[in-house]
Amino acid sequence: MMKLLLTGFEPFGKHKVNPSWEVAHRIAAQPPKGIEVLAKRLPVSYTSAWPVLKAAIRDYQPDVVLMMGVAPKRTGINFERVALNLDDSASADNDNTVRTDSIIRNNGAMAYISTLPVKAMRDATLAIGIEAKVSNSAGTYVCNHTMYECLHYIRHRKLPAKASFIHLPALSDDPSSMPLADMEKAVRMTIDTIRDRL
Ligand code: PCA
Repeated sequence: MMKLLLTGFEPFGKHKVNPSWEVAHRIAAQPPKGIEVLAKRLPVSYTSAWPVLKAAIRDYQPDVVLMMGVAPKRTGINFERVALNLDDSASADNDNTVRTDSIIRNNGAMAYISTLPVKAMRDATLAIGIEAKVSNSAGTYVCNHTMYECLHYIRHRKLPAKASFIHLPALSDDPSSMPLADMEKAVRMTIDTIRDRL
C-alpha cells in the first residue's frame, strides 16, 4: 500500500483559512482506496516548516511526499515543477522573519525538479474539468523553501520517496478563487494518478 505524506500550511498574513490544510485533513480523514495517508500541518516559518516536515518523513517513511500551499494570486491548481535555492519575499513569515536575497543552502543545487509526473497530474485534473497548470516556480517564500529542502534531503539521503508541491488558488473573495470541493477533487485525482504511475 502506497504511503502518502500530505502536507498543508497553517493560515498566514490576511488568509484566515488556508485551503491547503483544509484539503489535506479532509483527504486523510477519508483516504483514497489502497493509499495510507498521513496529513501534517506545517507552520508558515522559514526556520520551522522544514524541521517539522523532516521529522514526519523520518517517522513515517512515506513513498510519496505531496506538499501543498495556497498561492492566492494564481488561477487553477498549480503543479510546481521547480524549487529554487532562494528565499526572497517582502512578506514576513509567521515568526515575523523577512528574508530577501537569501540563499537557502550555500553549497546546494541552484534548483531541484519535482520527482513526480507533474504533466500527468495536470492532465488528469484538466480531464475532470478543473483548471490546472504546470508552474515553473513555486515562488521564493516559505512554500518554495520547504519544497527545496525536501527535494534536497531526499536526494542527499538517497531516500526512495518521490516529492512534489501543489499550489492551490484562493478559497474565496477573489476572482481567481476556487471552491474547496473542487480543490479536494483535484488533489484526490492527483493522488490516484501518482499511485497509478508509481
Ligand atoms: N503559501 C505560502 C506559504 C504558505 C502557503 O500556504 C507560499 O506560497 O509560500
